[in-house]
Amino acid sequence: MHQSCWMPLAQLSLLALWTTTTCWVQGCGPGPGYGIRPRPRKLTAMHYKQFFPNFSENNLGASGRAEGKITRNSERFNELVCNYNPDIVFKDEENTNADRFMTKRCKDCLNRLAIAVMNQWPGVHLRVTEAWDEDGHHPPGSLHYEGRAVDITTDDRETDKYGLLAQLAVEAGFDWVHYESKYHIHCSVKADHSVAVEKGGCFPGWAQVTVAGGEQRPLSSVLPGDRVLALSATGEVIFSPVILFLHQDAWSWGTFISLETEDGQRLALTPHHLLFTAPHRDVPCTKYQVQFSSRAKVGDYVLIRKKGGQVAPSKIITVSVEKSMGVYAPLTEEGTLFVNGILASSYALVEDHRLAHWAFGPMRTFFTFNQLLWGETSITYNITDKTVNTKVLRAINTQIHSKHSTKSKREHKNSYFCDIFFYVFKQPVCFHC
Ligand SMILES: [Ca+2]
Repeated sequence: MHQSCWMPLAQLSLLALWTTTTCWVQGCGPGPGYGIRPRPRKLTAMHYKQFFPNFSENNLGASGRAEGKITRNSERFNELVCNYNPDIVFKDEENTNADRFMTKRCKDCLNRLAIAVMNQWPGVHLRVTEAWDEDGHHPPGSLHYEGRAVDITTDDRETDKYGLLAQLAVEAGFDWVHYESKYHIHCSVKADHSVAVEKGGCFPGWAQVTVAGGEQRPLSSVLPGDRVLALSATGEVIFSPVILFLHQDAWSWGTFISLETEDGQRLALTPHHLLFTAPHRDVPCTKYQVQFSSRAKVGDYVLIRKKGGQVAPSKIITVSVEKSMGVYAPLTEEGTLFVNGILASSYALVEDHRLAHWAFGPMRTFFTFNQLLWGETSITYNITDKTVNTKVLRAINTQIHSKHSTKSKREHKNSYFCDIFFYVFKQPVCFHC
């Protein structure tokens, strides 16, 4: 159907859908399915001296290498921004405002964390003791010299909060978090221009999926509408249509966590992509945890599809980091897919598969409408913005921590639905704002 014809119809459908969705949202809140109340989010405090991801700070899978000191006189000083967030306490014992200078990515993560801290401990604020260092107080190569690292505490300085503070920092999007000292948490980020920053959750172009009929096909040649092997919410292996690609770029290089299993499968996916894992072989497949791929470690189990078609656990025998060309993030109707025989989620960035699946509900419903009304098997418009996954899920991440921000809950929900529709339709499909 010609785009000029269906776009107004689509917007009308979406308007109707929005009205209904708002009712669902108001009545039920986020959950795995409409009308189902979600489990409370479980936060596990990090241990003293623990760091996440479990690589060194300068590894590609964490914050990446240092790029050299930034001084007030250097050109790169313009890359730093000043953080005046009134919800954050800046120690500023230097009296130079250096504790407020940081990269944009660092500032974004810190601001999300500030909301999470107020949400977790009402009346308590995030406190920054060190950010950009212009005085040479850190070892050579420290990311503090580039405004890419912060040392944080809570403003009540209750050290028994710091394990949970570290975990909140992970969820706020810092690329490396270290429970470095009993008196502070160290967090750092990738360089703003780093390719990996721009990526959401993706697989490399060489990764293969099984399409209907049994053929193995690289993701680079899969099209929206193709049906790929996935696992349903009830644990059945099915073919699920690819609704669209949340990210698709054949020429970008990405940093991937690469896992190999005892059965010979090899999966590569970006560090903040979600993967189903379990610590033991005897965990039923419906009880697998969904977590960032960068949490996977040797000895964990993933779910694989065996030749006979059944789903089985397989132990991870190696974990490494690699660079690869091509980044692809297919969104299936089920929200899952087997990639190179290993079960993964379609989602990334928010460590909650069910919440992410719920958030993309309107898109799935639109896909179903499209099928019913026009018989179209995919959403066929062009997405010129290649980072839908990143932007929408970052918006959701903000929602999770937004209880204490100035916007009402309804305004936040409205705004991120608008985000989803805008990034997909490239038109201001806004219902309120
Ligand atoms: Ca300081």
